[in-house]
Amino acid sequence: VEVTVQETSPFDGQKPGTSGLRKAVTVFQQKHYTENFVQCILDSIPEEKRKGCTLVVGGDGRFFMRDAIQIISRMAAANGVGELVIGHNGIFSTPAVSCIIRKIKARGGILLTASHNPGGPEGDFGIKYNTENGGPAPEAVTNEIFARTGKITSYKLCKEITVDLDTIGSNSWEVEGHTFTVTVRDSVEDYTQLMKEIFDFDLLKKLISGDSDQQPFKFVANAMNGVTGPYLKRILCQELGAPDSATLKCEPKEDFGGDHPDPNQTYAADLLELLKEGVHQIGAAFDGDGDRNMILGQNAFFVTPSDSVAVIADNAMCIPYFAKTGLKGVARSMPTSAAIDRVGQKMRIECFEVPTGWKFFGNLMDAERISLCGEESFGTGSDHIREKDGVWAFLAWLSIIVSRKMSVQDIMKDFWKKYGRSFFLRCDYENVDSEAANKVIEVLRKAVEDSSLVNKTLTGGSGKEQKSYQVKSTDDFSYTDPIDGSLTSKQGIRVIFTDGSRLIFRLSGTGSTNATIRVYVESYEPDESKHMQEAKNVLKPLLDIALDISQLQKLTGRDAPTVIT
Ligand code: VG1
Ligand code: CO
Repeated sequence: VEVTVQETSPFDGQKPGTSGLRKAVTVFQQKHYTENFVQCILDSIPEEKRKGCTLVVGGDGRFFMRDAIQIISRMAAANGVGELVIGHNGIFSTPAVSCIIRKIKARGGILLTASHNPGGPEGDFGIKYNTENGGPAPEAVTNEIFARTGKITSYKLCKEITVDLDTIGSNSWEVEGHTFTVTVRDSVEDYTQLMKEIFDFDLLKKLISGDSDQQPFKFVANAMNGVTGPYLKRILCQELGAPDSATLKCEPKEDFGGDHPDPNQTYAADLLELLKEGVHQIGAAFDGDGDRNMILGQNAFFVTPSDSVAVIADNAMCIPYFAKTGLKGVARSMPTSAAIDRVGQKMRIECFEVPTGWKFFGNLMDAERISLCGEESFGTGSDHIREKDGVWAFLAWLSIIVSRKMSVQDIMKDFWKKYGRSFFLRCDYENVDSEAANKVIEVLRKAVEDSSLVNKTLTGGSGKEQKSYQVKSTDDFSYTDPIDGSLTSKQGIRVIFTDGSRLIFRLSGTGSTNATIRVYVESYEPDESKHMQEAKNVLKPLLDIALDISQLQKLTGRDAPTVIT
């Protein structure tokens, strides 16, 4: 087949955010828009490495994914790529892509997802590039891709190539002197095999069939119409013998059934209601592309993601993978609560604090400095791959439950008793006017620059709930990667109080329109008798302080957050 060179010109704003380029579907549908970005990804791979290389391609099944895969196939062929390994029907979860890149030693992968953002013709689409370690491209690469999008004048494609995504197997084309192959691969097989290596499936089978001491064990896993459906069916039902009724919303839908595929108490309210009935011992939900998870115990007992990763660290020896390798070190993103730090300190292992976004964990894992890490945004994962991994996190919890023979709530209470409890809340102000959002950050940045808050005593709450906190320090978080020395600055304003409580403010980097302000509130409670309080009540005074010092309500006109997680 022939290679065509198509002239084009740059589009503004093709800047990858926290996790790839995310925009409305209609933006990607513009003539040349998707092609430009794909060409810049391919150009970011040095020519000698690109020639004849293998790339993994797949996505969460959202609207426009199939079109994007055809575009990528035609362009990969024309740019000298040797093989594309594509998920059956285009389907690969984000963790599965990471798994396969590593397994077949591919050069990298292109992921078609906007994660937890709604999909469909009126929803969002996204493209993310992962490198050969299986993880999201580091900033140096995404910055280079962005720089190229501002200068692009043409792209290459093979117009005659059309890929059959619905049939497993290989097809080849001769493209001006080289062979281009497309291999459509089972979406779930490789990932399932990896999970079998990490967890004790025989033990989990016993838990699920009721042969363990915890009978009868009932759970429910909700795919939110996203990509995890086929993975849940294969692993939980086929491999572990759970009944069909244990999995919900497992058919990946182009528009996620009109829902917001984000596993939190707001968007997975149906799971919350179901767990409140008290019938199930554990419930889990996953996001569109399968890298996020929410864990609920019986009666909808909520496990914060910050606690979840800390509990997995504390109970790592219940998981055969960690029992074998040990926990090398742990890490969390900056806004995530310090619960895992306390586990790390007790174990005398290294504990890292990185900026928001999974790409910052990759170097630490590659250098074998950490084995386990997490983000407050429902992201939990380990060095078995280089993405956060929702289904893995659920299997980790099942492993802990069966080993410790305790309920989710008792595991949590026991953890708090041992380490104290970090109360944590995140308040999101979505779809705020960008200028107003920037103003809020400016106000805070100014307070950091002139140290005007330091040593001040700030008070929030009213009546009996009134509480004062003294500011210890303020900064705009910056991070120097301990492995490659790269510096990432302006990652969020931190206000740290003398008792260890924290307020953090940052703007989201995954939205597609306007701005989202995230306010993170955390406090620490060592006293066991206070551990069962509501986070909302405990953190009310701190939240008042946050709104006061940021002037958020005045500047944005918002009197309440859109979502609280
Ligand atoms: C959000 C989360 C961040 C997460 C990112 C990608 O980013 O806060 O922790 O890594 O989404 O998750 P931001 O910049 O909007 O705060 V996912 O599941 O979209 O790949
Ligand atoms: Co996701």
